[in-house]
Amino acid sequence: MTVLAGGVGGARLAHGFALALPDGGAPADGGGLTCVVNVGDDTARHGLHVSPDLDTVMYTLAGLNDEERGWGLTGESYATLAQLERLGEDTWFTLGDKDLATHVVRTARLREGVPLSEVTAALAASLGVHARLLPVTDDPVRTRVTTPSGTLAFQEYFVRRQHADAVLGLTFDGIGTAAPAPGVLPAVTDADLLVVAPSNPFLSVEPVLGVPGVRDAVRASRARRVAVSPIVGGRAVKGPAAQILETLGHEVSALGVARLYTGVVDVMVIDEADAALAAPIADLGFEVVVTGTVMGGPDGRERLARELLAGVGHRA
Ligand code: FO1
Repeated sequence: MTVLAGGVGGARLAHGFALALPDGGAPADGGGLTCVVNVGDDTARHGLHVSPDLDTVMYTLAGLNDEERGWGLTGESYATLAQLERLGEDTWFTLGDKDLATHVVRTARLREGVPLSEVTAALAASLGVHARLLPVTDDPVRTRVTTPSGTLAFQEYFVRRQHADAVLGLTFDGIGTAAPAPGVLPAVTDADLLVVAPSNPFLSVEPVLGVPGVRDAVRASRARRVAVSPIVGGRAVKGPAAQILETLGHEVSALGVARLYTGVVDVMVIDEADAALAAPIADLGFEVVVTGTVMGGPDGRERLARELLAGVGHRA
């Protein structure tokens, strides 16, 4: 099975599948878990290549993430960042000492010419991740956010300015000429279950679907195609999804999300708090599953994953 994922929401659901599947979702005959992850948030900091969404999924699957923040490693220290600040570097993007090791290794391998997908596989294996972790592309795709104050690089918008600016538009530099990373298209077309994680539809899912070939592969997939709404009770579980839906002229609800996923998935999974939206979402042509979607800790993640697997007859 395959999950299309951004950062924290994608990581939590992927973790649920890793807990529910045999051997942590390790590739098996016709089975296992593949996570296809957004790279539009990737950024260069202090000369290092940082892949926040890949790392959030990787650390969460490895059981090493900072659960409270949702990103970064647990038990971090910040001595390097403090020293970088002393040396005059901008340190608004918080990089812990252990996290920096990931970026040092990634950057070194990339400079040797190793593609991001291979670097990611090696990093994930070193950290004990059994599932397959794939950047959607090995090519550079960079999200840029148009705001009333101008166009911002993604992490400028998200971290430095705390996603406080109204989002008037988004562009994904490089996406038109990006190629899906090896393994991405088969993971989409050959899966029995394809899940669009409760990630931000604009910031996280669109730069995955927008890589040439990926949306068509989703359309052609033989999988049961499912999306989990990141909007619950008219609010985003995490991050700026609600504000962005609003400023881009969409209804801030699971129904608004469903409209975005028309023709992409067959099944919308919405929270019990939104049960009243089941009928209008079904009217759009979706099968609707109403369940608890706010995952919280590992138990909630695994429960939701098992419910989704049961829909394709997995006895996970
Ligand atoms: N998010 C923040 O809100 N503040 C940070 O300083 C920050 C640092 C950071 C470092 C490494 C990493 O992998 C992620 C980090 N994030 C931080 C999260 C990241 O900016 C966002 O979660 C994603 O890009 C949005 O999906």
